[in-house]
Amino acid sequence: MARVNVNILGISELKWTGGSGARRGRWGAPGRTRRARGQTEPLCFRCLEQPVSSCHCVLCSPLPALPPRRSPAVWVWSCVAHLLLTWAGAMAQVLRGTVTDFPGFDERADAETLQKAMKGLGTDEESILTLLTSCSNAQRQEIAVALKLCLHALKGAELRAIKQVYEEEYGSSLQDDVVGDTSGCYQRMLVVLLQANRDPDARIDEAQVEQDAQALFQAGELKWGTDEEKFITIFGTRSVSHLRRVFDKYMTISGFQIEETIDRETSGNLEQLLLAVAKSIRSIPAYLAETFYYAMKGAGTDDHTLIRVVVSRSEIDLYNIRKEFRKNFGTSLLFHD
Ligand SMILES: [Ca+2]
Repeated sequence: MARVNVNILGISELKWTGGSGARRGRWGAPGRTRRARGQTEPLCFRCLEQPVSSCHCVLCSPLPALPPRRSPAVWVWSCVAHLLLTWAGAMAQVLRGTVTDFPGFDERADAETLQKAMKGLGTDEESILTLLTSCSNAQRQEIAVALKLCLHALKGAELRAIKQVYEEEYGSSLQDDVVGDTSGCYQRMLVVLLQANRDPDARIDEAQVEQDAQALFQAGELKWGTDEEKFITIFGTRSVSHLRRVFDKYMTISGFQIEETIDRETSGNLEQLLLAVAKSIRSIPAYLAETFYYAMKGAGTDDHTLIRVVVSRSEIDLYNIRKEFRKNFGTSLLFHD
């Protein structure tokens, strides 16, 4: 099924056609634009039906040729006027809403197309453009939500795979072993994380954000002692983008960063775990850059941590981790010792 092909920036692809001399040549219609599938010639930007060569509207007409014995400035200005008209035509088309909902729209299938296109190092630009230019804004929003759901499902599947391999390798369940080796609130937080019950990254509910930020404030700074359960529930089950908003909201409500509160209100292993969760919610590369820093800081090196992070992230985000490291610690990870 052919999709609508809209290229507002098509005007930047005008190419010189015609002879070698400025007088004989002319600026022609776009020589190569992104094409709808199966389409051999670009379509008129305005009607989206006529091929450019057989359309006579202002958008498809060639730029004026340089008139003989006239100043080149006149030609330049007429070209500018032509481009402005072209741009106005394209904008009018957008304002009229030429890109309408694509019939038979399936946001899940489209999100999968996008995810496949963006997978790995290279990006399949062509399929992303084809998809995005053929969707209305509302559909793009739906694709974004579906894409987040896909990624969430992938992360859940990853944790399930780790648990399965652990069981095959060591003959006992990971969760049982964690429970056997830990206790108290630290144990409960680990179990909540292992159950991977984090909400998917869907649309953020601002009322819920406010409620969670207030609940954290009440459970920590405003309370004599600390209600750790509240922290465990919110940190362990809310979606990542929701928690980022909660942290911002918490700062405006309480005047403290959430990390400061965790530092004051909790201690020991639970404190370390909550801090790790909070930092990785803010930014995983920044958190891992910090992990590197502390693994190498001072005398000696925590080789186990270094090896684990390098090996597990080398194909995922090691480049971003290096960037964060340079940003936060003012030195390159490659030459740090
Ligand atoms: Ca308190």
